[in-house]
Amino acid sequence: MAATVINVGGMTCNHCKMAVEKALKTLDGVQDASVDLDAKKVSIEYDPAGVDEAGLKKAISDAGYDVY
Ligand SMILES: [Cu+2]
Repeated sequence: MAATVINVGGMTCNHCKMAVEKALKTLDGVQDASVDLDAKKVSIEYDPAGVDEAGLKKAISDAGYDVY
């Protein structure tokens, strides 16, 4: 299992937090995703055999948020 933290822009409220977490958790290989709204970051635990960091970032941007 791998863990990463990705900076996400455009999240302003609890709805955004849920949307980003849901987008990530529906990916194969993602074990957990947890947004820190104040820090504008999402912590992700994932299986590198199922998804890579590029895939995680794509899911976030596909959900309508900016990835840094
Ligand atoms: Cu929002």
